[in-house]
Amino acid sequence: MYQFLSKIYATQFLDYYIPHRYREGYGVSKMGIDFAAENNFTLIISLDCGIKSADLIGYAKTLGIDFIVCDHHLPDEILPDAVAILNAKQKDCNYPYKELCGCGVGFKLATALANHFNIDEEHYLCYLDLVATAIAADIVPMTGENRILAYYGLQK
Ligand SMILES: [Mn+2]
Repeated sequence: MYQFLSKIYATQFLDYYIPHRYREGYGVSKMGIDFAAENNFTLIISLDCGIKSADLIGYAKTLGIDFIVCDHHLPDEILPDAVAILNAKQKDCNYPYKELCGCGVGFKLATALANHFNIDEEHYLCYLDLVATAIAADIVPMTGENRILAYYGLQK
């Protein structure tokens, strides 16, 4: 996502943060939010997590940081106060395919951004191999869109 977003935004305004699974646990981490705040970031895009992080996303908001959540985990009753939530498993979501992996949701965001900013499809299709890897690693059903993405990802 970082490399893709660098097609749209100058890299001095972009960074990525991968929480350390053992030191910070799964998902959105307070250390990651604090890192963003200390470095004057105002938007975090979470991938494969965030839908269950209402408290942390609320904390980020107090620091002036917005969230876009890209997730595929089952939402709780209380949704995080994010500027956007991309998760087909939301009750009122009419997106027809419900089984994308977290990376697949992020790929959809990249696709939409590319369309919006008139970026050639080669700049996101080049990551289909990673999407295919994520479909296998995230243990989602090999059906529908996952099957199509994996098919083209494996060709790549
Ligand atoms: Mn996942």
